[in-house]
Amino acid sequence: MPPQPSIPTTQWAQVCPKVGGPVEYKQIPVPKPDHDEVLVNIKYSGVCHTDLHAMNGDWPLPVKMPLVGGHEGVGTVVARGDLVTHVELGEQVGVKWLNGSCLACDFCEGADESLCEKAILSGYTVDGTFQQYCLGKAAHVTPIPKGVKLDEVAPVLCAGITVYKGLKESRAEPGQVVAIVGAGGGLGSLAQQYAKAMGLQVIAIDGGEEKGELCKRLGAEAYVDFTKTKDLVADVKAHSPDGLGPHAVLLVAAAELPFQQATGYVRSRGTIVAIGLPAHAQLKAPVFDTVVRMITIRGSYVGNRLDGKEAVDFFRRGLINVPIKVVPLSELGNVFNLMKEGKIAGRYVLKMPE
Ligand code: 8ID
Ligand code: ZN
Ligand code: ZN
Repeated sequence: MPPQPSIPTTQWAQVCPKVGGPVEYKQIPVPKPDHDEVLVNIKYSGVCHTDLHAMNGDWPLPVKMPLVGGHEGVGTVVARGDLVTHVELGEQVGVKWLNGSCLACDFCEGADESLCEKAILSGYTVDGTFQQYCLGKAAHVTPIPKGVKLDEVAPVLCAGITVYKGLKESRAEPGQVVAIVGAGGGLGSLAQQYAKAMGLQVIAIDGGEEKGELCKRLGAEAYVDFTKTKDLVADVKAHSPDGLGPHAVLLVAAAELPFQQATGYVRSRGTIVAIGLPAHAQLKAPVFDTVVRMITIRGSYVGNRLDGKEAVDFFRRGLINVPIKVVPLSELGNVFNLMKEGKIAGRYVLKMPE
């Protein structure tokens, strides 16, 4: 085992003091791992739109306050509880949204641990990765292989896992067409990459030229700009090779409207996968079309531990190009402002202070 660096008693963190924010960059104590936990010296953390929902408290799920947000963290294990056996000091791991679960309920036993009623959530019900030292349940941290770029792999820990799982849930098969709605954002830009790696054709839907260029660069077959199109449904269908519409739709936008539009353009027998979690939103679909066109609508929520490992392995194999902008941890407030305005193409990643 390599010599272990000493662990300080205080550290830099971004703390949200109350619902609504703003976040405060300050020093807080370094936590100590419980019996089944590891302490991870975080090097990079992605900023997910979920972190903004957490600060705003806009979901019907109680959020811890004060809160250290963040759930796309990667770093090195520097301490572990006495019950931890399979994670070594010095190992590289990722801390994801699902920080821990009971491991004993039907959902946990069936590898559906995100549905566990006792699940704890990084950067939401427990402190997350916007700090230099973060706790994670040893059973749930994701191994990060040596040699991968830590800043680029960070967004895989939420965005990557979630879209990879969502694509599997869509049941789309190689060669088929998937529409990705919110394609220029954090989840969407990765969804395009995973879709391509899984042999799918991509119709990207988002707004503005910067996001359009990003989508083309990431290999989308077509880009539909929702801010410019006069008839979104017709445009999306026209971009599917036979005009019958995409076989699957991945809804990763943080807005309600696209959730109402998707039944209009999805192919008959197609599947709509709801992943984005816009505040106070309803999913509405015409009963008639859903029935006579045999449309499936399903939700998809992060992924299990194996989905996490597989998503990281796609990245390790060079199949996923993660479009990141790296800024210091102190910049989180500005990242949230850009995110609120929908101005982020790809993902911002925070670099922890040395
Ligand atoms: O497990 C899950 N289901 C899960 C996991 C992680 C994140 C769900 N999420 C949720 C987040 O909480 C958030 O609600 O997915 C949503 C998207 O997260 P993100 O990718 O981190 O957000 P972003 O980077 O801000 O990207 C959102 C994109 O949606 C576009 C925006 O332009 C942006 O690029 N968008 C919007 I807002 N309205 C749109 C519209 N009408 C739209 N794109 C197309 N059409
Ligand atoms: Zn997330
Ligand atoms: Zn459980």
